[in-house]
Amino acid sequence: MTVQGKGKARHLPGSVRRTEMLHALEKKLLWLSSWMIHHANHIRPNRDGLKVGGHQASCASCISILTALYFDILKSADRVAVKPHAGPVFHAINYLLGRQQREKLETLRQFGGIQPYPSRVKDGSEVDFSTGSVGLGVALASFGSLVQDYVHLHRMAPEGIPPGRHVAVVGDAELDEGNIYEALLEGWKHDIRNVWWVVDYNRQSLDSVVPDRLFGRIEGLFRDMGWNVVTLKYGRKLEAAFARPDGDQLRRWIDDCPNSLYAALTFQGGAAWRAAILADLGRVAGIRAIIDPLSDDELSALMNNLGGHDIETLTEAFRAQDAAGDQPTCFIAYTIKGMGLPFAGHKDNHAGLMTREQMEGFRAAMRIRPGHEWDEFEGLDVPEEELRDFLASIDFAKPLSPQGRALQSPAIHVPDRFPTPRVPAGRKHSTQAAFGEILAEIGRGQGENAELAKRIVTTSPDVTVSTNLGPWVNRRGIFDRHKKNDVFRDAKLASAQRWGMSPEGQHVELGIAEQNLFLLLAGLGLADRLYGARLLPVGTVYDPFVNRGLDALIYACYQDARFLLVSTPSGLTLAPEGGQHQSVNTPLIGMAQDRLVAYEPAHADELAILMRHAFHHMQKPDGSAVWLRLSTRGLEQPERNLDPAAVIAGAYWAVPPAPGASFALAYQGALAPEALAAFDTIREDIPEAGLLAITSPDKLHTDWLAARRKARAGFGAPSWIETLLAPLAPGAALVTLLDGHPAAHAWLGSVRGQKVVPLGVDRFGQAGDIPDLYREYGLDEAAILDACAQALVS
Ligand SMILES: Cc1ncc(C[n+]2csc(CCOP(=O)(O)OP(=O)(O)O)c2C)c(N)n1
Ligand SMILES: [Mg+2]
Repeated sequence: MTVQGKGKARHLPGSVRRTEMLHALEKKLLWLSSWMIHHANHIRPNRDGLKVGGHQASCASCISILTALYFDILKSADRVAVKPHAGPVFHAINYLLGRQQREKLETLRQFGGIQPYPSRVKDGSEVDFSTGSVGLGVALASFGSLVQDYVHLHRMAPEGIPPGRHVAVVGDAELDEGNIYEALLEGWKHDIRNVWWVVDYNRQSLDSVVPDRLFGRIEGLFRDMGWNVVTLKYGRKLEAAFARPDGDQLRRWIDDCPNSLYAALTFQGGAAWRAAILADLGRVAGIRAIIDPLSDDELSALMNNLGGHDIETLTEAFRAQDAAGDQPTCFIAYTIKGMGLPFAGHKDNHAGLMTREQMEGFRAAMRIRPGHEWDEFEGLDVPEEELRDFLASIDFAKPLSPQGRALQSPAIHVPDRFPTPRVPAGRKHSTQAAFGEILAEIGRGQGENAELAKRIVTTSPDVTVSTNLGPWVNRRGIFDRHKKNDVFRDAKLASAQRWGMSPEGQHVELGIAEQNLFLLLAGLGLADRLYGARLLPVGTVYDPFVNRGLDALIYACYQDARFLLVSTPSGLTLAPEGGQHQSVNTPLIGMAQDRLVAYEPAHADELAILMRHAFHHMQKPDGSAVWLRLSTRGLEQPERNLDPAAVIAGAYWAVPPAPGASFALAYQGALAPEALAAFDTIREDIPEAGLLAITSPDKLHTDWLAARRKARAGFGAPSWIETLLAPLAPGAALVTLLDGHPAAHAWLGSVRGQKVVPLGVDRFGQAGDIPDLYREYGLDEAAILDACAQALVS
């Protein structure tokens, strides 16, 4: 190939020239990411005096890894989780690929601008997986591959979208997060394929240098989980030095060098390296022959030539693994935090920023003229034209679909009504049992439910049977990449569960790790946008253990994943299970969590309405995930015709108050019988009283806040709760009931200035039966009547 370099025609083999271009791109990414952060901190006006921040050292650490991946290895169907603090590098890559605007680069960390950490929702669809809370993006890359397998094995993938590899670029400190190991174990169980985790092994976290012996352990863990481990410790220059006479002693010296000393010497530079090496190996002739001819800068460059900074070492290793098959692989790429920047290796560099002076020195070294800081090809040795052609030719530059990386999948038809399970007169029924029955009925896949049934995927962390998913699973089977028979069934041993597994199955069984549940729901709930196949995920978990996976739940919502979460049983209705199983705070989480609408029905007819709504709402562009908090407490089921809109809006009058009524009782969920009993007594004294059934304090509160905001802007209608409470007298009293924290209802008094006595649970629960616990926590009929008296008198 003939190319123009520095004005001279040069003849180079294609691979060498390719490497030169990758080097040029590395340089550009290092400059752009550093400048983007510098610009945000030092160039853009600062109005509040707060440090803007950014992570120049974290970016520098993984420049070569990201260059090798994006510009040489990745294909457009691959999906990537980039470590959070390398966000600016990621945006610089997209800028060079013409997928990010130049003006946007100036908005890092600004309102409406580029987010500090890649965000699907806020930065756009070039981001495959949001990252930020360390460890979660890494694990989601694995669960994403499982979801992609699911989509392809169910033949739901759109034509022309091949399966891709899932790649996570991982900060080494992310491997301290426990959820990583939960995900590894679960991934092993599901035999995940085609996943790479590339660890940016700079041996530094936020506070410090990580212990030396750690990685030996971690490597072993990966291998135990069926992963291949490829360690990229040294680059080519160092390998060449090791190959020289006595070079093995240099290798041993570096291998034995503690992480913190290595980091300190890196920061100090060539003279310090020389002194340290000569102190130990100064009498070894071969070592002198290697280092004596080198200048300090050259020696520093040699000692910094780690595998994770050597583009050829990286691309070679990635290619070899690509050719080797689909075994999950962890690359441990040795790097230096801040490589190429003045604070390289310094243990305090995590949030370090180059000073203006340092930036000027860096600018000179990068040959960037003032006013040309954002130019794509400024200061590079490779001619612009050639780099442009190269960028246009790489695999990753090919559009994944005409719409780009965000795929689409049409909405699935949801029948207008889900049937309410029939309960013989005099029998009681719980919302949890009804949930199982409704889902099992859909699972028959008949008539209007045919397509809906195909798209539902259920999952549960070892509580499938105890959350009543069993009948659905019996109908639809368990998903596994490999067919596995149900041994009990084959042996004709009686069991209510049929646990045969196959690629056609529609339930993904997880071990007890709630973070994994929410990460899988995140992956399933993004399947329409990531894999072009709309799935309708349903995850079940015991309500108290939502807390156990909460960060992953928030993470799923942050990415706008769409799913139905069913948490059951909940609250004191887990009476015999004791305090750790009796959830208290979950209604408040439901209220506070964005992009998740939380409901708690009391009766099966409400549940049928809400399940139907959930499948519809999770598919709407402006919809969200949905959460149903259910119970195993059997209640008598009223014969009635409910208004679905009111149930969905969050509340309805079970007994409407007379206009001007001075009192109303409100209840939520399984406390309905206590509310009804107390209400009958109250009506003897206050016949005009009303009984309010609350299905969602979250929905009521959200709509009320929105209406208040609109009212301030001078327009808008009253919210649903304002409308509902309007018939009551202005000073009316309201007693509210909930098997959860009473703050979920306490705000109702602010809606129209009425008095509220909120009843609920604000202490740890304990073992007991329902009568004892309701008495202890002030939720039985007597306590309700006391509260009513207080509300009316005070
Ligand atoms: C769950 C969570 N805890 C704490 C933080 C704050 N934090 C941000 S980065 C970081 C250390 C990252 O170190 P590493 O993963 O090694 O990244 P790198 O060295 O490449 O910057 C910490 C503790 C976070 N983002 N998420
Ligand atoms: Mg690190």
